Amino acid sequence: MSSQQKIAMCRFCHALCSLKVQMQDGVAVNVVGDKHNPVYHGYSCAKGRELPNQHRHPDRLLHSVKRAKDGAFAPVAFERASAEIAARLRELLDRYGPRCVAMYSGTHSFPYATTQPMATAFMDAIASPMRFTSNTIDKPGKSIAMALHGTWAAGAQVFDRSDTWLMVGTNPLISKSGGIPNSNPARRLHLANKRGFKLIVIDPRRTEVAKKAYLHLQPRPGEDPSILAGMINVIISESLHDADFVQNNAEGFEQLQEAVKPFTPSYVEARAGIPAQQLLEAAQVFASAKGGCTTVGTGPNMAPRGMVTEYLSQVLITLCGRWLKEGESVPNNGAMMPRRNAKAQANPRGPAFGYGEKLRVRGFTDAACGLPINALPDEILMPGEGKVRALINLCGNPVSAWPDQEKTKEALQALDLHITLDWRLSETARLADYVIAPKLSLERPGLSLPNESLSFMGVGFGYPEPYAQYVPVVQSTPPGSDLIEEWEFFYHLARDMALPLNLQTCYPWAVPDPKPDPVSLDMENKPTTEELYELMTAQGRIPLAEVKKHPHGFVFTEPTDIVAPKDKDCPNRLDIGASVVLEQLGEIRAETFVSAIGTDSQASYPFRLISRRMDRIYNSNGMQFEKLTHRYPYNPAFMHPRDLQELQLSASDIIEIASAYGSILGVVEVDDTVRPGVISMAHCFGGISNDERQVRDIGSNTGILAQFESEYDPITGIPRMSDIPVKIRAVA
Ligand SMILES: Nc1nc2c(c(=O)[nH]1)N[C@H]1C(S)=C(S)[C@@H](COP(=O)(O)OP(=O)(O)OC[C@H]3O[C@@H](n4cnc5c(=O)[nH]c(N)nc54)[C@H](O)[C@@H]3O)O[C@H]1N2
Ligand SMILES: Nc1nc2c(c(=O)[nH]1)N[C@H]1C(S)=C(S)[C@@H](COP(=O)(O)OP(=O)(O)OC[C@H]3O[C@@H](n4cnc5c(=O)[nH]c(N)nc54)[C@H](O)[C@@H]3O)O[C@H]1N2
Ligand code: SF4
Ligand SMILES: [Mo]
Repeated sequence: MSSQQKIAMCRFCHALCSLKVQMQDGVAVNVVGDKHNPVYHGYSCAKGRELPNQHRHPDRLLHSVKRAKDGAFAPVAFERASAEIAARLRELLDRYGPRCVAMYSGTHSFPYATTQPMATAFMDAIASPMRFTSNTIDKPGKSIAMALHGTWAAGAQVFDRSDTWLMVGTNPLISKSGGIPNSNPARRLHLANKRGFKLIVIDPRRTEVAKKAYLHLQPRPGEDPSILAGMINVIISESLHDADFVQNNAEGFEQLQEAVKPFTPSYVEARAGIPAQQLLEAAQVFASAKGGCTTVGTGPNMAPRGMVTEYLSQVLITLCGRWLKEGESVPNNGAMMPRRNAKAQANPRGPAFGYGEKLRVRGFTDAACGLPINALPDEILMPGEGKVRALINLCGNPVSAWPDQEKTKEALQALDLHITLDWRLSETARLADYVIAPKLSLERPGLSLPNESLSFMGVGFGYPEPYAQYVPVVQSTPPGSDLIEEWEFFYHLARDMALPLNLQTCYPWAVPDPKPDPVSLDMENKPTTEELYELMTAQGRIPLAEVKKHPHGFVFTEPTDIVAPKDKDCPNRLDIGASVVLEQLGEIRAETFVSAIGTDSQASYPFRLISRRMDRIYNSNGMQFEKLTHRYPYNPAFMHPRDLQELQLSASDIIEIASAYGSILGVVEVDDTVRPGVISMAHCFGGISNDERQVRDIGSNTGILAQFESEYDPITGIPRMSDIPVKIRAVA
C-alpha cells in the first residue's frame, strides 16, 4: 500500500475550492480543504468532501451509452458514438439548416475552462444561433441591467476593502454566489465584521448570511423594486449621494429622481411589510459608508420584475460613486486574464435586447442574458420552418431544473436527436439518445480561470484579488472505463463532420479589449487539455508557467496598477434613468397591493412560495450521496410556526401546494426564520414525476408550480419562479 498527498481543485460546484487529497494506491480516499491556499484558507464543504465517493459512485457512467430500439441503454465506445452522432447531425443540418440544432449549457459547463469555448467553437462551425444557457432561469436581469446601465472600465469596489454591502436575495455563505467572494466567504465576512463592516440583507428568510448582518430587512417577497426605489428616494432627498460622481459620469438623474419620488418610506412600509424606519436606516447606512456595493441574487431575479431590482441595484452603486476612482489601486488587475485596462470611466454601452436571432414564440430575441430558455420547449414542439430537432444538453438537467416539467419532458421526447453529457443517468439523460460520459474533476487538470472571469458577470463575483491556480490530474480514470472531457466531445464531433474549429479564447461575458482573434485548431493532431489551457491563458497577465510554480495557488499582487484618469474625450456615461426601467416603476406604483404584514388570507392563493438553496445539494447534484441526504433526502416545505398553528399543521405533515399552474406535495418543516405567509423550498427534487408515494424519499419538483407561457419577463423570458402565489391543503 502506498499513501500520498496531492492538491486538487473541487468542481462539484462553481467555487473551485482548493483541496488536499489523501491518496491510497493512486486513488483519492479522503479530502479536506488546503490550509496553505492563500484565498480558500482550508475551506471545504460536505459536497466537496464527497469527491472520492463521486468518482467511485455505483451509478457513475464509466462509458457512454446509447438508447436501443427497445428503449434500454447499451454501452457504446465514445469514438463510435461521436461518428454516429456526427452522421445524424449532418443529415439534419443538410435537410433543415443550422437552426435545427440547439445547445443548452447547464451549470457544470462552467467549472472547466475548456468546455464553453469549445462548445461555442462547435456551434460557430455549424453556424447555429440556437445557444441557450441556464442564465435565463437564474439571474438574467443582471445582464440586462448591466447592459442598460453600462459598466465601468476600472471595475467596482470589492468586498474586502468595503465597510458596507447590500445583498438582495442572495445567501453567499451557502450558495458561494455573489456578494461575498466565493473563496471562503465565511472567513471574509468574519474578518469584515471584526473591522466594523455593516452588512445589509434583504430577504424574506433570516438566512445564514442575514444572521450575520448589521441590518436585516425581512419583507414580503417580490417587493424589492419598491424597496430599492424607496432607498434611492431617501438617498436623493437627504442628498446622501455622490453628486460629483453622478454629475461627471452619469446621465438620467432627473428622470430617476422623479420616478422614485412616490416610493416614500410609508408607501414602502405598507407595500413590502417592513418598518419605514428600517428602510431609512438601510439607505443611510449604505450611502454614508466610505465604500461598498450591492449584489442581487437569484431570489429577486425569479420574482416578478427582477430586471428592475437588478437595475436599481446598479443605480445605487453609481449614485453613491462606488466604482473605482482615479488614483485608487486596482484590487484585481488580472491574473490568468488579460491585464485590466483600469480607467476611471464608463465603457461604451451596447444593446441590451432586441437584436440577433428572433425566436418563433412570444416575440423573444437575443439579449444580453442570452436566448431565453422560455422559448426552447416551444421551438422544439412547434412545427414549421426553423423547428429545433436536435439538442446537445451540455452538463445540464432540464427535466429537474427547468420550470414546467411536463412541457419540458414533452419537448425533449419530441426531439429527433438528443445528446446529454453527464456523469450519471440524470432525469434528463434518461430521455436521451446518447449519454456521453465525462471524466470527473480529480481525473482532469484544473484552472481557476472560470472563477476569475466571473468578476465581469456582476459586482461582487469572482476573485477580488489577482489569484490564480493550476492543478494537475490527481488520479487516473477507472480501469476499463471510456471517458472524455467535454471539449473532446466537440473536437471529435467536428472532426467526424469535417468541420474546422476556431477557438475563441475568452468567455462571452469577459471579452478583453482588443478582442483576441480566434485560434484555428489543428484538426489532424488533437490538442491536449494542457495545450488548450495555454491558449486560454495566452493573453493573461501572468503566464501559465508562472502560475504552475505555485501548487497551492498564489495571489500575484506585483506590480500593482493604479486607476488611470478618464480619457479627455470620453463620451461614455452610465445611465441611471433608463426609460424601460423607470416606466416599470410607474406601473408598480399603479398596482393595487395588500397592505398587511403576513399572509393575505382573503386571496385565493394566500401564501408565497420562494426559492432557496440547501447546503448539501447543488441543484440536482447531491441527492445521489447518502452522506449528503441523511437529514433531508427530500426538499422540505419550510414554514413559520405561526402559519402552521393557524393551519393546524405540524412538522412532517404532508401538504398539497398548488399554484395557478400546477400542484405538488410537500413535507412540512417548522422554521421560524421564514417570514409568515411564505413557504421556502429548494428546486430540482422529486425525480421525473410528481409521485405522491415518494415525496418523503425524493421530494417534489417546485418547477411544476411555474409555467413558461403566462407570467414571464418579456425580455429575458424568466417565468415567475419565486414569490409564486400558492394555496395549501393538508393531505391525509
Ligand atoms: N424552481 C426553481 N427552478 C430552478 C432554480 C430555482 O431556484 N427554483 N434555479 C435555477 C438555476 S439558478 C439554475 S443555474 C438551473 C440549473 O439548471 P441545470 O444546469 O440544467 O441543472 P443542474 O442540476 O445544475 O444540472 C447539472 C447536471 O450536470 C451534471 N454534472 C455534474 N458534474 C458534471 C461533469 O463534470 N460533467 C458533466 N458533463 N455533467 C456533470 C449533473 O449530474 C447534472 O445532471 O436551475 C434553475 N431552476
Ligand atoms: N449549496 C448550494 N450552492 C449553490 C447551489 C445549490 O443548489 N446549492 N446552486 C448554485 C446556483 S446554480 C446559483 S445560481 C447560486 C445562487 O445563489 P443565490 O442567489 O445566493 O441563491 P440562494 O441561496 O437560493 O439565495 C436566494 C435568496 O433569495 C431569497 N428570496 C427568494 N425570493 C425573494 C424575493 O422575492 N426577494 C428577496 N429579496 N429575496 C428572495 C431566498 O430566501 C434566498 O435566501 O447558488 C449556487 N450555489
Ligand atoms: S463549496 Fe463547492 S467547490 Fe467548495 S468544496 Fe464545496 S462543492 Fe467543492
Ligand atoms: Mo444558477
